[in-house]
Amino acid sequence: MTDLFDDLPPVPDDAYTPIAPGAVLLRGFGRGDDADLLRAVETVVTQAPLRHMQTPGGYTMSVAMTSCGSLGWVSDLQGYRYAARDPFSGQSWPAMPDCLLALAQRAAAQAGYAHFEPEACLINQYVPGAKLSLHQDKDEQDLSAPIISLSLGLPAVFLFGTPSRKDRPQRWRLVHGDVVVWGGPSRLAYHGVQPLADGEHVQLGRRRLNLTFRRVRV
Ligand code: MD3
Ligand code: FE
Repeated sequence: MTDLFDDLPPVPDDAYTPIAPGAVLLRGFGRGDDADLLRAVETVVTQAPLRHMQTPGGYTMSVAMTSCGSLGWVSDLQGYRYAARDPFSGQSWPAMPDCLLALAQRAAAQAGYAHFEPEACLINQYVPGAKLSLHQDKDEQDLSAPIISLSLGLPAVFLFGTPSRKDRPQRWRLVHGDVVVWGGPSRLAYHGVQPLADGEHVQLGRRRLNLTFRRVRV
C-alpha cells in the first residue's frame, strides 16, 4: 500500500522529541495503558455524550466533543467558554478518570512541568473527513500551564504554526498513543487538524479521538 504520508518529515522514534520551543512530542507515551484509557473515555462519553457544537458564527463543528473534569469547554452562538455544567444535561461534567489525569501529569512532568493540575479534559472525536481549522487556544485564563494532548485511533495530520497566523504551519503525523506537551512559547501557537483520512483502527474503528488536558483558572 502506498503511504500517503511519505512527503512528511520523518520523526525519530525517541521517547522525547522537541518539535518547537516549548513543544515536546512523546511518541507512543499513551500506548502502554491504552485499554485503560479507552475504557475511561467510554465511561465519560456514556455520561456526557459526544456532540457537534455550534460555533459563534453559526457553523456546526465536524468534530464531536465532550469533556470531563470540573470544567468543560462549550461553544455556541454566544461564544466559546469553560463551564462547570454540561449544557445538554444541566449536570456537572463527569469526573476526570484517574488514569487520564495520571497520564497527563506523567507527560507534563516528563516535559518539565511539575504539579500540573488540569481542570478540564476535552475529548474530540473525528470521523473520516472531520477537521479542525487553524486556531489558537486562548479561552483559558492560565496561559502559563501547558496543554497536554493524547491521540488515539486513526492517524491524523496535525498542523502546527506559530503565534502569528501568517507563518506557514509545520505538518506532523500523530498516531495512536502519541502525547504532545504544548507549553511556553508554543502555548499560543496556531494549530489545526487536516480532514481525517479514512481507515480502520483495531481498537477504535473509523475514528480518531484526541484528548486535551487543560488548566483553566489561575
Ligand atoms: C498547540 N485539538 O481541542 S491537539 C483543540 O487533535 C485542538 O483534536 C486538536 O486543537 C486535536 O483545541 C489538536 C494538539 C494541540 C492542542 C492544543 C494546543 C496543540 C496545541 C494549544 C496550543 C498549541
Ligand atoms: Fe486547539
